[in-house]
Amino acid sequence: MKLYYSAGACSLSPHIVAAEAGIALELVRVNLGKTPHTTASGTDFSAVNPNGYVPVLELDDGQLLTEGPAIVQYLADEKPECGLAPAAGTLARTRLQSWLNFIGTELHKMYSPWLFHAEYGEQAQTVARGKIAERLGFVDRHLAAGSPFLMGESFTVADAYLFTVVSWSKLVDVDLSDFAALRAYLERVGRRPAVREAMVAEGLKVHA
Ligand SMILES: N[C@@H](CCC(=O)N[C@@H](CS)C(=O)NCC(=O)O)C(=O)O
Repeated sequence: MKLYYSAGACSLSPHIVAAEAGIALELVRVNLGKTPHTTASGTDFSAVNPNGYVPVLELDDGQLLTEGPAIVQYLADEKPECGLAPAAGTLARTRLQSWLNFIGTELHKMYSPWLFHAEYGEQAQTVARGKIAERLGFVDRHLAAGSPFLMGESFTVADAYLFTVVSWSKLVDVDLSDFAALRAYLERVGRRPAVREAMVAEGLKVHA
């Protein structure tokens, strides 16, 4: 399988999941810095994803899968024995999807594009930071209630996604100082060998 990614972008989430599941990926780097976006070999990325964004997973038969929350569930279901997602059709799976949707719509799409583009202006960014702080407060209280991971005792694909998105905080001045449980969680997830492996493969800095 091939993962179209950009270093440290939301595509890190499926990259982490594949590493956790022991699924080998061929990595294709996409340059998001210029329009139209191109792959490392110079081809037009819009031929792969007409929406122009990563992640895209290319299956071994050439089929393409887009949208991070769908991709991570596909990868988890390839290796159910790894416990990265509860079985499809269970209430637990719906709860996982609830977290994935929360991360995607309430966090990911508040950080990006709003905080990554100065042209949106200070007012829009202040509103986005306020919303993000509210949502992170909710996550912090959930984690402070005692579970090491979003779904309880075991790491799931939702943790790969949350870790990826909240790791952008420093880059875009989102203050995590009020969220001790969340900061401890980021440390805990960041120390996982598969998380480090994916980050190193993308050329990202990992915790010492
Ligand atoms: N709905 C998509 C959004 C993906 C997305 O926002 N990707 C960003 C990187 S984090 C991107 O590639 N942006 C470049 C662009 O939109 O041109 C998903 O959840 O997979």
